[in-house]
Amino acid sequence: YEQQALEAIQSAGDPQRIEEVRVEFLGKKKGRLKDLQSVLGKVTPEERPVVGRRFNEIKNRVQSAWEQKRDQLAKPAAAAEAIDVTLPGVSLPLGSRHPIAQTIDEFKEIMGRLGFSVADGPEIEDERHNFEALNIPLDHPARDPLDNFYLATAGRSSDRPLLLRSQTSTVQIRVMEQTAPPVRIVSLGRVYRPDAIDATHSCMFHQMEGLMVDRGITMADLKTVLRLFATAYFGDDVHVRFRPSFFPFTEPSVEVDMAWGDGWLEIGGAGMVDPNVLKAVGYDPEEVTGFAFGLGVERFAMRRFAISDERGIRHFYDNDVRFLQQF
Ligand code: FA5
Repeated sequence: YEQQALEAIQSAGDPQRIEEVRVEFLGKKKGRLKDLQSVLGKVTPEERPVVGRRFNEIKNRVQSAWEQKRDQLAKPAAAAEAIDVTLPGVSLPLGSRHPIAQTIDEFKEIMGRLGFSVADGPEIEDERHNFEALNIPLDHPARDPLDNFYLATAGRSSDRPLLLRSQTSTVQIRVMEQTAPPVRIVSLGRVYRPDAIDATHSCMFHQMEGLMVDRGITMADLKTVLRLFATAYFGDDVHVRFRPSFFPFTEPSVEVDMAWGDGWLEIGGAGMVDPNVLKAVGYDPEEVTGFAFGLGVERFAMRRFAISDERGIRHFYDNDVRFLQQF
């Protein structure tokens, strides 16, 4: 009896079959257990306690095997019932584009409307593109190892030092080396400087380089393009001013500020491409002239998003989702 009962229980595959097995093997009124019990009545009174105990043991084993199987078969159905399709779904957290990436996209779009195409250059540069061709001589303080991130050049020939570019002006050189004038490009990307970090300075930040070279380009074109750009990005309420300045690769040079609260915030440097730079890339300074500018992307984004607390630019790189979620 026991072996047959256990086999029947094990092979039962659904709740209906397991119920049939119960009726057959464990039924109270008739069935195989009842038959077995009737044998009990035939044994001698001395044998009865022993046979009775054995009967109960068998019955309990079959009973618990049956219960176990029943629970097992009932589970999938219970799980199916537990899915309440009327409950609101669990939404997956959605990311968003970083505010600086958004700013870069918008800069490209505005400059595209002004006829500038996008060029790219590497973040790891050699001294020719970061300095030499930009008219920055070997003894110039801008090359100081303390002001740049030079790369350890173990295993490389040390006569070609590499560094993380300190300005996107490197791309001016790369573009002019590869294309004949006229040129009208912007290049947006990361630059690196071991500057002291404060509300407006980071040791990694982004610049937008602009370069336009053609016959008869003047300072008036530079000022027009920069004003059109600032106005397109901020709307009409932006005040831009130009201050005389110096860069080795432009002559004359200006620094560009925009009104910010009660004062001015420096947003970039610019100027007319120095004839030495044009010569370094094989252009003829008698034939073409050009302007170039380099703007700090974070400075624009800070004003646009009204980030004026003391953490300032550092908000962009803290990676605090409470900040990033706002964009
Ligand atoms: C330059 O980097 C020149 N290459 C710009 C240029 C290009 C001049 C073409 C002439 C022709 P400067 O070091 O001033 O210039 O940096 C340009 C802008 O980058 C600054 O006005 C500022 O807006 C931003 N900037 C500079 N240093 C940092 C910094 N540590 N953190 C954030 N922004 C910075």
